[in-house]
Amino acid sequence: MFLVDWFYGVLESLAWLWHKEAKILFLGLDNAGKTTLLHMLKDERLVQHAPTQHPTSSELRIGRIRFKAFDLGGHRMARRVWKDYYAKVDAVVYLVDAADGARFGESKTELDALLTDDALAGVPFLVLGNKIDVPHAAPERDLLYYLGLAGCTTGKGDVDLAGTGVRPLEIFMCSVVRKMGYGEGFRWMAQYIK
Ligand SMILES: Nc1nc2c(ncn2[C@@H]2O[C@H](COP(=O)(O)OP(=O)(O)OP(=O)(O)O)[C@@H](O)[C@H]2O)c(=O)[nH]1
Ligand SMILES: [Mg+2]
Repeated sequence: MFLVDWFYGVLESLAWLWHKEAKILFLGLDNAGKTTLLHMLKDERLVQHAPTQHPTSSELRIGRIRFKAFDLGGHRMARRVWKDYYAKVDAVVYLVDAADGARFGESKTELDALLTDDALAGVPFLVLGNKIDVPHAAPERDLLYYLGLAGCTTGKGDVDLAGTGVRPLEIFMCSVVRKMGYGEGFRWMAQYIK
């Protein structure tokens, strides 16, 4: 019996080691906070970054998931290369500056394009409404409306969508600079990464 337990223990550890590294894209308009978030996740440091000119990737670990995050710049020219990264993506983290109402329309256009792209069909989407530390930031309900996501989200708890063909999609409000909100989002996302 002891040997059997031991054997399964070893198997489990090996499975953990072999667990594939998830590929996650950080997308969203320029100035949404992608690079700030990535660095906060990576080394808990708040750093002021210049707008991202070239895609970068970082190895991260959140809970049980090891993942490789691709930070693709969000300005108009940079968006052209987003599609080069769609292959074998496990999840998309889409950041929106909740304090920049003037750009909700533009953000919705980009999000719609991603959600309807066949290359990303079925891929879980975590939408982060960032910068809620800013007093005039839109609340979740308004952001859902402006992004056209009202009634499209799949539930924040443990919702088993296996076999339903429904793409996991949720919104979480956060403030990267205050280190709040995004953790819940990543925990939600983790359940949909095989
Ligand atoms: N108030 C506030 N500002 C934030 C927050 N997160 C990021 N910022 C600021 O927003 C600005 C843009 O952040 P970046 O992380 O460079 O944005 P980005 O999405 O990587 O932008 P691109 O590289 O141009 O695509 C910076 O000045 C950040 O300090 C937040 O939670 N609250
Ligand atoms: Mg950036």
